[in-house]
Amino acid sequence: MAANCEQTFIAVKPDGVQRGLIGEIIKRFEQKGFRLVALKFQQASKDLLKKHYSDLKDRPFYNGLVEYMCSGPVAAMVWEGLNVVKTGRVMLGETNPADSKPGTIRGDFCIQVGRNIIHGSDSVESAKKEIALWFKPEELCAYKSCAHTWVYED
Ligand code: D4T
Repeated sequence: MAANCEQTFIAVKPDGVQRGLIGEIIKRFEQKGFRLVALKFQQASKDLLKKHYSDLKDRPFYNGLVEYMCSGPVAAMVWEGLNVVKTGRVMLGETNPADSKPGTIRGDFCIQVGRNIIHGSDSVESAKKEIALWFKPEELCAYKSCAHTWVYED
């Protein structure tokens, strides 16, 4: 796969949705130059969220996290571009908004770790797993962005 076809899974969590931040978050990824390849607004099932957070199942906050994540709809997305996983995490800020710098999404829009408004894959490997969990292959759109040559050198 070409380096600029790396993909990441981004989800605006129920608090981000309720607070009207879907547009702001999409805007930041679009303005950066990343390409949206899938977008789904859905009420995620508890089963899906338990699978999504299965690595955290022994953590004390796990049950509360799953409850919060299924307390309302989420906007699930796949974004594509060069180093999008790492850069996406930088754009999100730290897991705990208190440690997130102004200019990052969590630094600008939230206060507590249990209401940190957005999820982003933490590695290329987890991105692949998460995309496969949330999307069917046919839900990902293959298209060429007309901005491509204005975003990338080649
Ligand atoms: P997500 O997966 O939501 O993007 O978060 P991170 O990748 O940044 O961080 P994580 O997996 O360690 O945590 C997942 C999720 O759990 C919530 N959380 C985390 C919490 O409620 N209390 C806590 O103490 C921690 C560490 C926030 C994010």
